[in-house]
Amino acid sequence: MKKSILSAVALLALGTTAASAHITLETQEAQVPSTYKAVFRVGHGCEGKPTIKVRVQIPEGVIAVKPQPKTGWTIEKVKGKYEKSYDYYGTPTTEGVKEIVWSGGSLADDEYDEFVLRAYLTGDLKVDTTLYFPVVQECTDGAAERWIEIPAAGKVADDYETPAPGVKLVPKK
Ligand SMILES: [Cu+2]
Repeated sequence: MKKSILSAVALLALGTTAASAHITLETQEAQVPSTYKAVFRVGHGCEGKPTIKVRVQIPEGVIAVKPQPKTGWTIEKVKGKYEKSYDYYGTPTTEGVKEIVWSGGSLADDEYDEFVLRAYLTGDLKVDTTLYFPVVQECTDGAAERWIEIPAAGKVADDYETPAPGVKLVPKK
């Protein structure tokens, strides 16, 4: 989203935060280890242009990824090797889906949609940190929004123009 005086005024008037308009995760806290349903909320297109592709990068330590089929969209599962072997309910797991690409559909800038996947957050992930899923949103005419900024220590997503969607990891209860 391009910052403009108009949008800044509009945001103030609505009393919303910028985060509500980007690509964000619906559930912003998850226990580790556990199965997590990631719902990516697409709040707008690329400066008015419709979204035609959504690419989600799976961070290391997240395995057994399964995207939810979506009417009107084709799903590509890009597989590869993990950096190490992860325990998946007793089964050593060394490779799997590392990127999911939804394409073939069209989501207008003035419409809202969600892209869903389910995954296992391994016990190798650190609690009390935020896990980020970098997302690239592609639109018509070659336009794109790259939601790949990962906040530095002491900063939050709102400090960035195009933050990656994140989920806070907490200990298993
Ligand atoms: Cu936005």
